[in-house]
Amino acid sequence: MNQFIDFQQQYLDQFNTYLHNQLVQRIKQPQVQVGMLYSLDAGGKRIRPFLMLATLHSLKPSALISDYFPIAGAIELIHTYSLIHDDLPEMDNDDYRRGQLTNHKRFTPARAVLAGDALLTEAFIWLTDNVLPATLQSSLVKTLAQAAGGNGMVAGQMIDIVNTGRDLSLDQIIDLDLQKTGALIRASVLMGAICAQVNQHLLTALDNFARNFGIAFQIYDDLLDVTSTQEQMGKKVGKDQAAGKNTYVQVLGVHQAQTKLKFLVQEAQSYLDSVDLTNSVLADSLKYFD
Ligand code: GRG
Repeated sequence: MNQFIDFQQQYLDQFNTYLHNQLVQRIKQPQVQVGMLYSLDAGGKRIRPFLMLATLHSLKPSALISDYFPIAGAIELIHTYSLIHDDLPEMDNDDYRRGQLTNHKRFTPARAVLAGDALLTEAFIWLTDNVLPATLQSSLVKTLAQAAGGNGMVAGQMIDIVNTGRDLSLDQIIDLDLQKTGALIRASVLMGAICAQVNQHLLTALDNFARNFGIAFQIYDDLLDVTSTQEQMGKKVGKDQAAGKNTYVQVLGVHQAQTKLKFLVQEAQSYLDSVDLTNSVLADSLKYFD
């Protein structure tokens, strides 16, 4: 049994329909709308929005989940923008994403840049156009903007790009990933906690949980990169490693990376234990790494 998966299954279709309908209603320019929908409707695991909703639900079971779709949706809009821009020829130059051609391959790089820009901007409209009180909204805007911007995800992406082809230490890779991948994951959990209006003690424990989750997520992705391609490439080098990216597997090797992953998951669980969330929906999100 996995309560996180059950929770996600319960709301996933409704959430996806919400995302689609909101963009159709709000974005009037046809090519902008098509570009945004192309990447948003392509699916993805929706881990971040459901981390936000699961955090809220675990802390405040009485909350009406659909009232918080704009908040979870804003996180997914930012994530989707980051993937579109990350895939561009000037960045990772990827051809496929979410089981289909990348946005710039389907359209053009210029159109992909604009679709990403529109997703990023739209996120902040959703955070401020919903049923929540204005004080909550402004706190959510600040948390998401800090996570996504020049001291968060963008900083991580910059560090990643300027260091491609150079060897970083384990600590430097952790710092990079805390920003590139971790910042938005951390914001997702914090935004759920902000919506539940929890005290500082709980917020700190959840923050520590989320930091561990973020690094674990990246290590898991690095491990998948190796294990999913080693058969077809006939050697233990995946796409990211082959591209000169700094990965955990490169620095630690597969076995130690797996050990580090296990440790991070246990530590994440212990932060939840410390605030009586041991058997919560949120705790079951850690089963993603099993
Ligand atoms: C362009 C400013 C800017 C930032 C890009 C997040 C990011 C920063 C780049 C993604 C690079 C990457 C593929 C990292 C590996 C871990 C990761 C974030 C994977 C993609 O997220 P998933 O697995 O994707 O949640 P889905 O499609 O399931 O939503």
